[in-house]
Amino acid sequence: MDQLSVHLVNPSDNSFGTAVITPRWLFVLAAATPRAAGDPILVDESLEQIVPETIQPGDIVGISVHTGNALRGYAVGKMARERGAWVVYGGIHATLFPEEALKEGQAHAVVTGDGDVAWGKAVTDCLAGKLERIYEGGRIGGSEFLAARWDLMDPAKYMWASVQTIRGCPKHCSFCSVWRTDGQKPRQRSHKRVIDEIVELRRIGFRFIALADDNFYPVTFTDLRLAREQKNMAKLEELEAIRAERFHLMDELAKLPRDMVFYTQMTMEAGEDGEFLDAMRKANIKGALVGVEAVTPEGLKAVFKDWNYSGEALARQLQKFKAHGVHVLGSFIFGLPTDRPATFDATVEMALKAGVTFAQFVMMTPFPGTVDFGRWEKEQAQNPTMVGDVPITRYWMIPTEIRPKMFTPHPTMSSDEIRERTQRVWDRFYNWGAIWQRSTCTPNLKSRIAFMFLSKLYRQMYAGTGISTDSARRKKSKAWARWTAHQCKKLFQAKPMPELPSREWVHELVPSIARAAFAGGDGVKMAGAFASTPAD
Ligand code: B12
Ligand code: SF4
Repeated sequence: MDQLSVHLVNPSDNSFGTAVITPRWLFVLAAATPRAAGDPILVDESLEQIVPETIQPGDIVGISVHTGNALRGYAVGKMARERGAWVVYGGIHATLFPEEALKEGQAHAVVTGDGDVAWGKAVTDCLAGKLERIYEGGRIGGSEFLAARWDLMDPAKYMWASVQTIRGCPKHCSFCSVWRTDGQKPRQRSHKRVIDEIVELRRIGFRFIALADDNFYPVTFTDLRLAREQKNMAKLEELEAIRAERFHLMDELAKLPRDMVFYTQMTMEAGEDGEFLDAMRKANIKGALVGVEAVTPEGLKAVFKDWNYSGEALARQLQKFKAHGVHVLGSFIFGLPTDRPATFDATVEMALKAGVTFAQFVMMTPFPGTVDFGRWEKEQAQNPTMVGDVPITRYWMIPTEIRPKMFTPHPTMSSDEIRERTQRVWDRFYNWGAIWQRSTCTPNLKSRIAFMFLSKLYRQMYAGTGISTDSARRKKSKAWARWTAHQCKKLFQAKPMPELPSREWVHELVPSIARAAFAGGDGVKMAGAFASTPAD
């Protein structure tokens, strides 16, 4: 009998030939695939669609679904099952709705939670002919997170690679499911594992890396102060250890080749922490997505984020990032119940005033697992709104051509009004004049032009294809994004550094001793090795 194959599929309706960021799960699950099953075949549909004929009877097909791509994922699963394969789902949406994946996606099995350990068990069981229905991956410890199989990636297809350093977030924003699925306790990977992966990526020509973390700044000054005031010494020690490991990681990132660029996401409280921002700059973490969400106190209250700043204080807080050399990608939400027509102009003016380098303006979406979703589902329970035969609270099951763009009614504005106003905000923030002005943050004319291209690409990929409704515009916009993405890929290509040495880590010691050992020993040696590599 021929050897069966394991396929891992990242579903997407939009294929651009080139993708911005690697879908990390694909390469982590490749690492979790037992050796007995051979190297898995990886299919990222954000590049190209899967070819059904590649799937043979008896193959195992693992599919990851988040809410936005669940319908496409289920179509791939059905196709694979029809071809006689074993179908297994995982990812955030399958974690929240395992029964849906079994029914609508015709799964044989679903892995909930982290797949690093559970996927291996599911494949082994499948090979032994005793696949179970549900595998509970739960929340594994940071030391169990697997390094990705970057050797299975085609570097020509991606602009940025993604490496995770921490999972979980202590906050509890009403529109976000991360704190519910990944938990509120931060789970950190050791900086050694993170650095080893990054060295491997730089060797194959990646110098742009997204740190795919829920919140890169998990311990704030307020957290430390509260623990001190409550005389909770155990908590204080735990928080200080998390913070110390963050600095440790940044110290080590700073020793990597100077042409590397990192980007992450975090809360704006880091604006108070000059020491942290300085360490980020030294570590070449050039930018961070910061969830601003709303510019008014009412808006922030509505999303349980009243610890965020508003008004003038918000502009000052965001400017602090820039003053410390960290660019901000401000993320704003429109469609909150407190929004009024004037909110749109006020928001874009604030984004311009605060000097954020990039911005995204997303429309309020009730993602499953969030407080907002729970509230909405309860409201809808008595008299559910239907689109065809699908209740609107299962909007991801509505075919994309007829899926409404907004799901929760706004008290004073129609969905069309919110959409049009949001589109105008994108247009204003990303008009040529505004981008040209922002491009002064780059060192020379060539970089300014690159910056302008990237800003337009960002706008097109995120606002153009996501918000525009009519298919003619979507098609044109996709073609434009495909062409621009291909051009932009060249901007991110770096000369591979196959000679880049691996770190020779000392054995696990008490952190402070390890720090001293690095400063006087291997750390200095490695820093010297990197310093002699050509920087861009
Ligand atoms: C980095 C990131 C991004 C990056 C990179 C995306 C990329 N190309 O990978 C960017 C910024 C581009 C992005 C964009 C968006 N994102 Co995002 N993103 C994340 C983030 C922070 C980390 C994802 C990651 O790489 N994790 C590391 C990998 C290893 O973990 P993982 O994906 O969870 O996979 C593990 C398990 O889930 C499981 N698993 C996953 N798949 C499978 C499959 C099988 C078969 C098995 C067995 C197991 C398994 O095993 C893996 C290893 O343990 C998550 C937050 C989160 N905690 O998930 C949000 C998150 C996934 N994003 C989210 C959203 C909403 C978006 C956007 C829609 C935002 C927007 N409004 O534009 C877009 C959509 C983009 C798209 N079309 O896919 C939501 C999804 C919510 C939902 N219910 O679907 C999340 C959960 C954040 C949130 N606030 O709620 N995102
Ligand atoms: S939105 Fe950001 S800060 Fe809020 S819970 Fe989610 S990850 Fe944490």
